Amino acid sequence: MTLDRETREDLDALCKAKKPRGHVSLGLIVLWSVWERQGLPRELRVSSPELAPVVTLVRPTAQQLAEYVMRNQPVVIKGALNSEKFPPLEDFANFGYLRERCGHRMIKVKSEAFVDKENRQLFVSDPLGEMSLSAFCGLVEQAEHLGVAAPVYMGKVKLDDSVPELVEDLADCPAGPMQQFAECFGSNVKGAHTYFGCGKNTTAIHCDPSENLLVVITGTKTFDLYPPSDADCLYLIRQPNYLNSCLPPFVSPDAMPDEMAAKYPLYRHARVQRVELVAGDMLYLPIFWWHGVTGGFERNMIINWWCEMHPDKMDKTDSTLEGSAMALIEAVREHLGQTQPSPSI
Ligand SMILES: O=C(O)CCC(=O)C(=O)O
Repeated sequence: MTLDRETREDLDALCKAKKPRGHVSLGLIVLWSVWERQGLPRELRVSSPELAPVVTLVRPTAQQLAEYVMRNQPVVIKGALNSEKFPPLEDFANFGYLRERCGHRMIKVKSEAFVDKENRQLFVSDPLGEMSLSAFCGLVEQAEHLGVAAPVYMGKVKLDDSVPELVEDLADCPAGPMQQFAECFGSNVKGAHTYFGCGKNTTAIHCDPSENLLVVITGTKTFDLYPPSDADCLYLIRQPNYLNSCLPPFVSPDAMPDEMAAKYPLYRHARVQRVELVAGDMLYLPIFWWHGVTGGFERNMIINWWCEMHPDKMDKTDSTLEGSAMALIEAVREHLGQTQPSPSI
């Protein structure tokens, strides 16, 4: 695409501000515009030499967690939950309880998966299949019994839509994750979601336009985390918002196979941090942090709450100003004769 002089100048100004480490794709500019629209704090939009390390806090107060939330820094929270004050830790891991409480409910499952070289099942689509929760538990038990991976993953399932009984249970807890830490965030308009499966159920590298507080109910989870500004090394895909990477998850940037290194040379600059979580651990996964996720071979379940940013965290600068990615995207659209408004998130 050839840009007119003015748009070209806007692009140059933007690249000067953002300092990308290589080729700038349209997807990257669209993502920058999404950051602006969501109010990601300005200082986080540019790659900085200091990488915010993942920290571990033991039984923090909400005020202590808030310090890291405001800096968009990931936090593993340990020791903050017990099954007396957060009964789902025991109840949701118990298939007898699930069957009795809401086994008849129909739930959505992901079923399209590739198996990678490490025998991980990489689920690639949104949940499209449907079955009862009891039938799903049966498949997990059967897979465990046979020592194989279950062919389905109850991934990214909104609890309010399918198992309201579990939402009631979460709301009734005296000291669950949200009772303790909701004040660090804006509203939780999306409700609670679960990712529940077994057999190294894996989710490809992506980021979410929301703050995320999650808890491991049972089993183990491994997260590979990359800061938002690593977007320029992650080869973004998927309109309209380019929140997905096309790279295979769990490959260390300094140990890429030759073919991958030749195809995706910028990935070697990515700054990955690995986080291993066990039952009872929580993770504060900041907005726009990239993550690839895999579960253990045994059954594993997380519950997550995607929240808006706390109003005090948001950058309130007018992002329609000249020189911003949003303004540039509008200019490119105009140049191409397209008039549709920016995509919603
Ligand atoms: O557990 C998974 O498979 C994915 C979790 C995830 O992407 C999230 O919590 O945002």
